[in-house]
Order: sequence, then C-alpha cells, then structure tokens
Amino acid sequence: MHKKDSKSRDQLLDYLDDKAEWLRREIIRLSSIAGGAHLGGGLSMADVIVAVYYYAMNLKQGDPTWADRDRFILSKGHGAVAYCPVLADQGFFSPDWLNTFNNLDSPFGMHPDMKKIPGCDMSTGSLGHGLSVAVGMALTARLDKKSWRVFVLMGDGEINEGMVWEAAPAASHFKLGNIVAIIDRNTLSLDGPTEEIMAIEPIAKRWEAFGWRVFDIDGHDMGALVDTLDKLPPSSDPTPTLIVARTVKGKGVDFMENNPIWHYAGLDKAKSAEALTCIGNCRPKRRT
Ligand SMILES: Cc1ncc(C[n+]2csc(CCOP(=O)(O)OP(=O)(O)O)c2C)c(N)n1
Repeated sequence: MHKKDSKSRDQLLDYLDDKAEWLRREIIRLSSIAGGAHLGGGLSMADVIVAVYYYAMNLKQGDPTWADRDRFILSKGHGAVAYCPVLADQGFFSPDWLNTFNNLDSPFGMHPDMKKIPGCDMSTGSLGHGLSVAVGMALTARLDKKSWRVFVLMGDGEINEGMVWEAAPAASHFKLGNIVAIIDRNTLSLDGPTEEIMAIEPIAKRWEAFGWRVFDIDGHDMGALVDTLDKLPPSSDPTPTLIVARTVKGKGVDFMENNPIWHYAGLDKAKSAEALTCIGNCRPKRRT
C-alpha cells in the first residue's frame, strides 16, 4: 500500500504505525543476528524513517537506481539497523540478506555502505557529513533541472559536528528548498544528555537564523509526521526545511527508554523476548 492507495487518514496512520512496529521488531531481531546494535537511536528514529520512506518519498518499489527517485542520507549512520530493513522492504534487495546482518562477508556492517547495499544513496558512519553531501546532491538536482528531493536524517548529538554548521548556511544561500533535513531529537548522545555535552537548543531559532524553515513536532506521532510532510513546499522552493522530531531514545522498549546505556548493546534471548513484548504493548491504539 502507498499513500495514494489509502482510503482514509485513519487507515493510512494504522498502516504506518504497523510498519513502525514491524521495524522495531526487526531492530531487535537484527541485533541478535549481529550480536549487538545501536538500539537506542534505532528505536528513536523508527517512526520518522517509516513516515519518510512509506509516505513522503517518491520511489519506485524494487528499483533502487530510478533516476528521478528522492534521495535519502542516513547521516546518523549508526542507525543502519533501522534503515536496512526499510530498504529491503522497498524491494531493493531480498529480505534474506538481512539474515547476515553484521556478520563476516555480509553487505551490512555497523554503518551503511552504498557500494554494497542497493538503495543506499550515501555511505555514512562518520558523523557530521550527511548535510554537506545533501547540499551537493541538491545542487546537482538544480543543475539538472530535476524535481527530486534529498532527505537527510541527523542525530541531535551529531549536530555538534562543525561541518553541519557549514552546510546549513550553504543550503539556504544556494536556495536549496529541495533539502528536507530531520533531526532525531532524542535528547541523548552516546553517553549522556546533549544539553550537558554541548547544548543545541534553541534548535528552531538557530536553524531559522541560518535561513531554514523549521517544524518542531512529536517524532512518534504518525499524524504529526504525516501532516508536516504534507506541508513540505515544492522542491523548487528556495528555503530548505528542517523537521525537529522530538523522540525518545529506545522508544517502544520501556527498559531502554531515555537510558544512554542502550545506545549500543547486545541482548540475550530473554532480554530480546522482553523487548519484543514491550514493542507489542506500546503499539499506538488502532484508529478504526
Ligand atoms: C565523527 C564521529 N565521531 C564520533 C562518532 C562515535 N559516535 C557514534 S554514535 C555517537 C553519538 C551520536 O549521538 P546522536 O547523534 O544523538 O545519536 P542517537 O542518539 O540518535 O543515536 C557517537 C559520538 C562517530 N560515529 N563519528
């Protein structure tokens, strides 16, 4: 089902919430295959990446190289565990590939590699580079007179990186309204609160000062995500857009929520089962 096929808003939101629940289960499953994963930040970004891939992006199922596709850069590359299942589900490669997640000779490492993963538009992992790459891609689209957009998902701790603050004014200077940046604002970096490590608030005011349009929303509310994505201007617009998605690190697994110890971790069988039970319990109520 795609947004255009859905009969009602409730049906659409249920569909997207189902996808997010499936993705959270995949994160737990893949972490078991790998022996560990970036669980906290994978779970926090799950609703956002589902809304972007299954609602906003212009893609062709099964065709990762379609020239007119919207591009996506997972700038917080350690979130690969929440990204690769989505690419498989888009038909870009067989879901069976995921059964080798982070094993030797697998296409998947801890971070995504565009040379090995069909549908991955940029290799990432070293934080801070995604927005600069997005500026380059968006300029390419402008030069080629193409209307595709570039979506780029950053971590909130990640935006401490200096290069982000070179790319942000470049995007507005070059009138790149074909960029949609999203910050996974889960308030925690690797080992503590972003506001203690190096404060990033007030995020909206800072980015507006750099010439961006900013939406500040609940990043776990599928309705808010969809409504915000509906408000995106045409890609020809001169002003780049930032969505600050307020999220919870570890969202969906109560013993992981808001605890930086789960930034990267492994789960034994019992803990995996407990996590999956939590995910089932936290599923938003069906609307219909
Ligand atoms: C340049 C660089 N420095 C350090 C790291 C190690 N590192 C991996 S994840 C992470 C924390 C990032 O925090 P945040 O962006 O908030 O990620 P999230 O909470 O969404 O997982 C760090 C410092 C890295 N990948 N790249």
